[in-house]
Amino acid sequence: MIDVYTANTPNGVKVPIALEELGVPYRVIRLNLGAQEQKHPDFLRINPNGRIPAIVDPAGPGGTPLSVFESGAILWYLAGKFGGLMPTDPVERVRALEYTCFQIGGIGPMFGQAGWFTRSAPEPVGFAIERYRKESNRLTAVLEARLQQVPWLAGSEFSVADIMNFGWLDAPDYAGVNLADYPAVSGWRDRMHLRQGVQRGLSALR
Ligand SMILES: N[C@@H](CCC(=O)N[C@@H](CS)C(=O)NCC(=O)O)C(=O)O
Repeated sequence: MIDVYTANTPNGVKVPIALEELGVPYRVIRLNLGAQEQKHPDFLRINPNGRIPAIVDPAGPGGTPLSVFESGAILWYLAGKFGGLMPTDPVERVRALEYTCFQIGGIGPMFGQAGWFTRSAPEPVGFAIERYRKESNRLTAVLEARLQQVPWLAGSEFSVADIMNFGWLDAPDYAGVNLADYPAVSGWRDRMHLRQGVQRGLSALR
């Protein structure tokens, strides 16, 4: 049974969805981010970066417990261990890695900053809001171009890349992104919601 330290956030939904899609049993340990539980010394031993999600696999390599942090690393670890969510075609595997890294380095930080400057900054900083919203929209347009060509981000197969990008694209308002402007992304989000693994993963955090 994999222990999943998480919360109901765009990054937090990724691991329950991946485990549901893989059919792997897991236990959710919900952290209260408002109460700063992610900075508690016990949790910092699991994730020194003090953020969710993180996992502990009691049966890691060599049969010893293994903790993993960073959602991309977690999903790649789970996909490798349980054999799924990774395209069989070698080119699509590279695309899955590309769009996973694209989320980690682009969508995640830009959507996060756009939302923070819009809703949480102690004083309004117009140019920061504009910069991060513009960049969030530019990145969404990159996904739009990809998804006009193929049904899933890796190509023909559903993969870790779709799960990685879904969390933020399922909360686009936070970053000032209107999915009505991105019909292919909107259709992909609808297809994601039709998957039972996605539905069960989201329900596990409600
Ligand atoms: N790059 C990290 C981002 C994790 C992240 O930013 N998590 C947020 C929740 S969506 C968090 O823990 N925020 C609380 C904090 O920063 O203290 C990942 O993909 O795992």
